[in-house]
Amino acid sequence: MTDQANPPWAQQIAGIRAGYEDRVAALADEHALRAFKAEYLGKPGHVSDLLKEMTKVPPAERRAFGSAANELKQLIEDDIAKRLAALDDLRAAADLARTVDVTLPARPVGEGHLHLMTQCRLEAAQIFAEIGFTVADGPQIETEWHNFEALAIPKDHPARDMQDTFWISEDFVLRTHTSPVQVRTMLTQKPPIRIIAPGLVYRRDDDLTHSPMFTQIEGLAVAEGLSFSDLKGVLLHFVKRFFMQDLAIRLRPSYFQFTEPSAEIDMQCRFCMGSGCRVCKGTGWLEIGGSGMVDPEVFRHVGIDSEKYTGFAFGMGLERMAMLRHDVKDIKFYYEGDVRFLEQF
Ligand code: FA5
Repeated sequence: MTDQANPPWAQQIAGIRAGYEDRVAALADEHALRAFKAEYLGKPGHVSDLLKEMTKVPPAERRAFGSAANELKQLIEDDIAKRLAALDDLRAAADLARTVDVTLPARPVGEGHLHLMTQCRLEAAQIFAEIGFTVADGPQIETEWHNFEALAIPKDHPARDMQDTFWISEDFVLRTHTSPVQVRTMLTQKPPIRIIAPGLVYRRDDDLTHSPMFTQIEGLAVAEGLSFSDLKGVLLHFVKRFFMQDLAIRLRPSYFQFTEPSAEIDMQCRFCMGSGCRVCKGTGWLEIGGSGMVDPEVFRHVGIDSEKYTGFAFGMGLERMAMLRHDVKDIKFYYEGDVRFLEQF
């Protein structure tokens, strides 16, 4: 005999619910609540075991059984979720009470700063500004004409191999030096000209003192009556100010296609003051760049009268100079992005 109002499955559901309500109140942490939920709603679990009994329920009562079982499942789900949220609130309130001490000083936030090479570039521009040089700029992707041809380095000339070039196409290169900015400036400005052009240049070069990307500072002055001694005076001013030391320079005869005469710029070794050491390989001198008087051939390309005007130009490697100033052992350190290195400056 089954009780119509209270069939066995309904008693079973009521039993499961009473068991759940009896025990749940005692559970005080998240782990226990989740385990308890699995015990009821997991597979196997009290509720899923109950649903397996569906076949034993008379067909006429199955609908009522299904909805009562689902109601129980929902009730357990909602109840557990409510209890977990309440635990969360309690924990947050406890954290707040424990951790906020408004009298504590704020934690220091690490401050960034300019990259060493950017610092050096700005500093160099400042030093040259003191003697009347302004900053000029040019593109890093340069035409073959500005990078070579206008600087009297014709096609197929071996001098093009001296600067192992990254070619982009037959007509464009990654500029191998900042000297094309000389050309761009002379095409757009009339003498007197006094500019520097700091910027990145690129070559197929890679060792302790050579990087495929590096910074040059070009300098150019064009006016009536400029001579080699003006070049030397400007370079001496720069070296003394950049190294903050009373260092000598010497201009050693050399060859560049676009200057005549040409000279390497050597500065007195700041480690031994010229007596000879490991850094200067015993010579007492360190090479920092190239220079010379602008070749009349270059003036011809840019339409400046070489009978009336003379000019001098120079190009220095800024990473090398910063290596000497800050005792950096490997040029790669500049571009590896390692903050342990960068934050020292
Ligand atoms: C030139 O690039 C000439 N344009 C310089 C110049 C300008 C001469 C104006 C006359 C008039 P050079 O190839 O020697 O010259 O390079 C100049 C300096 O750049 C070198 O002395 C060196 O300090 C630096 N340098 C050259 N190659 C690299 C490299 N791969 N990595 C780092 N520095 C380099």
